[in-house]
Amino acid sequence: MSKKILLINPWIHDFAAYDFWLKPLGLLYLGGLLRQNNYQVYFIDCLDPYHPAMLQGNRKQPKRHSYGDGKFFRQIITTPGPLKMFDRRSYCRYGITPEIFREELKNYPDTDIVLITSMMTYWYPGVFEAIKIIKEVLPSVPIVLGGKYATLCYDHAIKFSGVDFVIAGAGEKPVLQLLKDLFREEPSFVPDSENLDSLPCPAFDLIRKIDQLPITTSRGCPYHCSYCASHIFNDEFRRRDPVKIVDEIECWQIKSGVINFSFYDDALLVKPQEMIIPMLKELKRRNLSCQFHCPNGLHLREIDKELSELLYGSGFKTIRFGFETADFQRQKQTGGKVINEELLNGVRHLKNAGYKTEEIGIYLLCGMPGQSAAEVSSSIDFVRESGAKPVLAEYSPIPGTKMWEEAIASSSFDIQSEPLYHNNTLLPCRSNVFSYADYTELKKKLKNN
Ligand code: B12
Ligand code: SF4
Repeated sequence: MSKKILLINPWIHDFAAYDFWLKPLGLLYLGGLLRQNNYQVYFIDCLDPYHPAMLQGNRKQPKRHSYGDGKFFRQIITTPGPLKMFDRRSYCRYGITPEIFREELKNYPDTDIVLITSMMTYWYPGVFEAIKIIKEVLPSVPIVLGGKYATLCYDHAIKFSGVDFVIAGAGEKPVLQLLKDLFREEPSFVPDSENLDSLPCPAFDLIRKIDQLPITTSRGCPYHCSYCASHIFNDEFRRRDPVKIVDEIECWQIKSGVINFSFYDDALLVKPQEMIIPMLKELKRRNLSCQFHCPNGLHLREIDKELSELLYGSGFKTIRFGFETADFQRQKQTGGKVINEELLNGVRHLKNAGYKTEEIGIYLLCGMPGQSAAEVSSSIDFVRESGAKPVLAEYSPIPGTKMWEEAIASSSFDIQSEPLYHNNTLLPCRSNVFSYADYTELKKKLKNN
């Protein structure tokens, strides 16, 4: 087989975007699988913060940090109609310019098929802009869209994206099937969907400059929180072999000198004896020195003395925990993943292990349907008193979640037909008990101290 497949990571269009260890992991997993099936795989990353053509002229390199996070290139663009009433910030395209994207596309005139990914539902305008340009430069090449937006807003994507195929959910099997149908070639390698270790490594070597790499030790989550879409992507919680994960880390450290790794798991710490403890012990045995970052919330309930010391000693530099609220009723109603006592215990162990207050980030969801500013404010106080750092995470309503109907009923925006209104920056479910002014006050409260 020698068909040529072009992978595209499209732009982000938003009021703000920061590269919190953000990489198109799902798309690069597909890239690895397609290469294993002898396809020729190429990649254009619209978000590439190191694209050399962007540095010609007087544009500056966006500021990047030693942990692998940092700023993207950006250009201010017109705010889309539905968001015009939100005039607090300018709307931007994050990533390379459309001209550079066009030039990149011209390097692949004999592409057989394009696979484009999508992240947040409300980032779809960046996806659509990329699709429009691909259609202009490569008019006869079929385009397949998948990822978060394609899954959560499938009907919207079918109706408005302009692609030839939209695939919802995990892409491995459907993509192989589609290629088989289109090109009439049997795949030589089909992974076992029950065994995550049967998936080939993501095609990380396609990234121009690897300043950090994302890792997942699992897919799915054993919890079912009412605001979360995890179960829509993976209905079961499946894990890899911890030793295979250490092999992957070691391989990238040796091959490309990578030190920084970010975990994209939904439930990295759950049942620590099955995953995190053996994995970190194996890393230590092999004498690998890494820096780990967990921008996605970890589970506080699992934190004890042993685990805190292991995390600290293994180079877990960025740790964030999903606590969401100190209100017991809401903790229970939304899924019961944590209670206040577990936060207090967890923070105590983390501090004893060596973490400082500002290093222990505790996510607090704000702006959930019916949630008052007073609840968020007392949750901030509770986290502070525990000795950790509160981090506000504005609620983004997600189709298909248990909270979705409540979100529709409580939002003054038409979140059902316009995914732009899922944008957390808007506080889509703000109300008379949680207004934008309340939010600004809470942000001020976080800054003082
Ligand atoms: C890691 C992560 C982050 C990271 C990195 C972002 C990223 N790369 O997505 C960070 C920490 C930055 C982040 C931030 C936020 N996130 Co987040 N994040 C995730 C998480 C946990 C994993 C994503 C991932 O890469 N998974 C692993 C890969 C392997 O899976 P995948 O991407 O789905 O890929 C598969 C399929 O989608 C498909 N596929 C993918 N691409 C393609 C392409 C084609 C052609 C095909 C056919 C198939 C296909 O095949 C792949 C392999 O099976 C998801 C939850 C989840 N379980 O997915 C939430 C999730 C995407 N985040 C979510 C939210 C709410 C947020 C925040 C708004 C939280 C907040 N309130 O602050 C912020 C937004 C920040 C911002 N504005 O910048 C929501 C989505 C919200 C939305 N409206 O779209 C999710 C779904 C979690 C949830 N709560 O339910 N997030
Ligand atoms: S919020 Fe966290 S614990 Fe709850 S279902 Fe989602 S990933 Fe799992």
